Amino acid sequence: TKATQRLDYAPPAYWIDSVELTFDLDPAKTRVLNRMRLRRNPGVAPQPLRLDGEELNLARVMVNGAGSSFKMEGDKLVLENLPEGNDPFELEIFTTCAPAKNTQLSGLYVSGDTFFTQCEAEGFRRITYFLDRPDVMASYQVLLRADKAQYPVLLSNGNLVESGELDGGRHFARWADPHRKPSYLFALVAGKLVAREQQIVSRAGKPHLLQVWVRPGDLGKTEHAMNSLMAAIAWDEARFGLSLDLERFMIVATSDFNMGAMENKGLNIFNTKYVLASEATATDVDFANIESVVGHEYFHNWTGNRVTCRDWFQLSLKEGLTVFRDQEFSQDMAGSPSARAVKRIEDVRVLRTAQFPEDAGPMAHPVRPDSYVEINNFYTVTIYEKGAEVVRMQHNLVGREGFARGMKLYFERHDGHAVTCDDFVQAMADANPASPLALHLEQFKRWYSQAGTPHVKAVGQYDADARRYTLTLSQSCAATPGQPEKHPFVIPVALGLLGTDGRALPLQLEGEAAAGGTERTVVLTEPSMTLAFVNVDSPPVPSLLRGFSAPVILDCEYGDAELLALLTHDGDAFNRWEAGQRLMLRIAINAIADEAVTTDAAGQIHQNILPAALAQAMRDVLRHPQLDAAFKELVLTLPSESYIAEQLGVVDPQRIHAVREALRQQLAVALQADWAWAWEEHHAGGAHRPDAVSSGRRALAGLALSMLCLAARQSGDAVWPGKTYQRFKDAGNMTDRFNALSALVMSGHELAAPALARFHAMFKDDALVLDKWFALQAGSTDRGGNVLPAVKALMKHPDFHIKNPNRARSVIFSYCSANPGAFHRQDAAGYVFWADRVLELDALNPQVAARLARALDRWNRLAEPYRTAAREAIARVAAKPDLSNDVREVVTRALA
Ligand code: BAL
Ligand code: ZN
Repeated sequence: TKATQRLDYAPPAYWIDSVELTFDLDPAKTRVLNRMRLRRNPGVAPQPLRLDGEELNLARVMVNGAGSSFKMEGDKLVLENLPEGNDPFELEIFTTCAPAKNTQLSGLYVSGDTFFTQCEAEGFRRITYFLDRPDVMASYQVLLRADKAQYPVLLSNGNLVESGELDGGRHFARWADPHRKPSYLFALVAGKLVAREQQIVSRAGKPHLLQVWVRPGDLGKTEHAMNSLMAAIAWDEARFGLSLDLERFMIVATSDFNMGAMENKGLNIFNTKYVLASEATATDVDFANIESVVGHEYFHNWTGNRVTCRDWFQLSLKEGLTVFRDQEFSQDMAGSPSARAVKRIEDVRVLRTAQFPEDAGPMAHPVRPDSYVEINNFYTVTIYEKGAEVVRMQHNLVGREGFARGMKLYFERHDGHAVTCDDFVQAMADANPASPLALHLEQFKRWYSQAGTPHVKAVGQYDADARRYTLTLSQSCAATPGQPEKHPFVIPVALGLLGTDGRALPLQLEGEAAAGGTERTVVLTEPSMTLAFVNVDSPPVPSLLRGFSAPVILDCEYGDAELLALLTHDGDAFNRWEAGQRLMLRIAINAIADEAVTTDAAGQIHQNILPAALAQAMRDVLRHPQLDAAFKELVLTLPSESYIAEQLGVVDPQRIHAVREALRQQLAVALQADWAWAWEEHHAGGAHRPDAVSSGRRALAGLALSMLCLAARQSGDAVWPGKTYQRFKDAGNMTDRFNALSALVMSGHELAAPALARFHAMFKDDALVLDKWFALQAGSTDRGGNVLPAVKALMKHPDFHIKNPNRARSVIFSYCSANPGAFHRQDAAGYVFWADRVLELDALNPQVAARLARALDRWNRLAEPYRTAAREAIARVAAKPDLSNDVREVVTRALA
């Protein structure tokens, strides 16, 4: 298949003004009557109408009430003899499709006994022939007809205008969407569902009906989603003046879903994972994710739906912006400055462990890509998370008020239209003409056009005689596929200086009359710049890129003492955490390279590699009287194996695993008394509340327990594993229960087996909890290659269903994509397993298969024997002749 190129964009030759869809819903054969009103686009040379379609059975085509000739060009339906002139005409198309056979979960499909749709990006063409592109916006009326007993609830976008009975036990519902929309925002749902309802009056004084639709047994788990929705509505009004534009706003949950959730106009469809929560079944992380995803989809109603994308190359226009908005929402909901910093650290951790590798690998692409074979492959961390960082930089360059002005202008200019990333930045700059963004606008746009993570190198020099500190910042960016040369970016660097005693120094640049403040943001636009700070009494420690002010890799040759000073004193919580991570990363990288550090036959390291000073620094953080528990938990968690891998030129995953496990083990033993203290101080809780403070306490108690079980592993002591098992049994909420279970499983204790059995028996009817049970085992710490056989056994478990994406992810992805120490095996069995699963999934669900295919993105940097074996596995997948475009694109790029 040919790649689609961004620069080939051309406006549509026809507009579709209105659509009337009639569905006779039947799992085996659903009939779809599509009546459209179209007209030629006068700005485009006359040409045949080419409609997109996929896996449809075409029965009839009528133009202005009369049968019409047509032809097929591949999947496209082509009409050549259309009425001349620019008058509107009617086009009626009658097709059928087979929802029960739709395992791709794109278009119209059946999950359980319920019909759902997923149309983004190109699923609508699997429902009917259409101009399935986001710049064609139409008014929709939808008539749903179905058996009433089987499908008592019939939902679509907009407002319910009519419903009633039909012959033969059937019924109907007619929906009208008051807003024009692109086809990717179409949705329908039909089945046995119940709703939690809430009437609200918005700030703007308008009444709205909110509904969260779920299967009947799940109603008790919808309160948090509804609360999150109400909070999101209030937040968007308060922060951006954006009100709900619908009388009715619905969320529906399904257990079979490719993505997290989907922002269909007025009828959001969600993966159950991001809706259902009770304290007995959902962890604090689940609660936080639900708040954030409910917010995200709601915020799309403006950023995505009211203003949408001209073409799919502009995907980050809505996704980067909406992720930025959901991140800000979560921070505002978290409350305290410290809780905000925790959220920021978590977001950056995702960026650095998932997006940085993408940006350095074969799938690297700009935030606004230039070409794609399969658009579904571009719902990436680059489009989403890096896109959000690019919006965040704009926010920081124009300020909070300026950003609100920019948003206002963006909606004034583009409401109701399909636009581009350039249009967004232009509005931000025009609303803030004196800002550094406006000043460097064209250069700033390189963040959208150039792939790759820039490096910023910082070199400081102190001149005691002149009481002067010079700091040179220089930027560079490595080549990425198709982009050999990079031009300088606009990089905002928030910084401060710490004195010898840890105090924040007043900042005075050469040429300034007086010192001003202890923090400022400098904007690096050239390849290199030098800042000269004056009146500096002693060699300072620079605190750079505060709050992670730009998505770059900061190279700064800090000494251990400097990092310790930052860890202890930095006023910026992000950099405080960062200093701790750098210290631990340094120890890990040195041990990995040190040939004197050896492993035994079981792959374990027995030498001490944790320096006493680092252990003491970690102890100081753990025991700190003022720091929040959530922050401590982040500092005391070692950088992940994949993050460590990203720092190395050649990656030996087993070596990384051995070193990180040794560090964890030694941190567990060295701080044993402190972990016991942390457990005692933090484990008790009253009634469960998922707020930032109490979830932070649970997180730290959980980490303490896992460390105490690790320490017990070494000493053979039975007390802490016993306590952990007791905690597992007695826990009053899922967070505590799961943390205890996880501590037993991850430390490889013999109590893990009975605990796992008990857990399964308790939750055998709760699919989301079973996903956790599967994922924990597939993601478990590898000891002598024991995880792969366990994963294979899990796939034979009666509760394993590969067609269900959540379950496939919980076993296969948890192993291949999230457990490097177990996946990268000397005998290549992990890669063989991976290739088999990619092929198996590709026949069912190409989107899910292509995600899994990305687990070996970074094969090229693996040490031998992994590298050759990984390449062979990828080549075996690529050799299959009838691969989907999705998987074909990923493996082709990997081998390029
Ligand atoms: N638009 C796809 C799902 C999401 O990003 O909300
Ligand atoms: Zn989104």
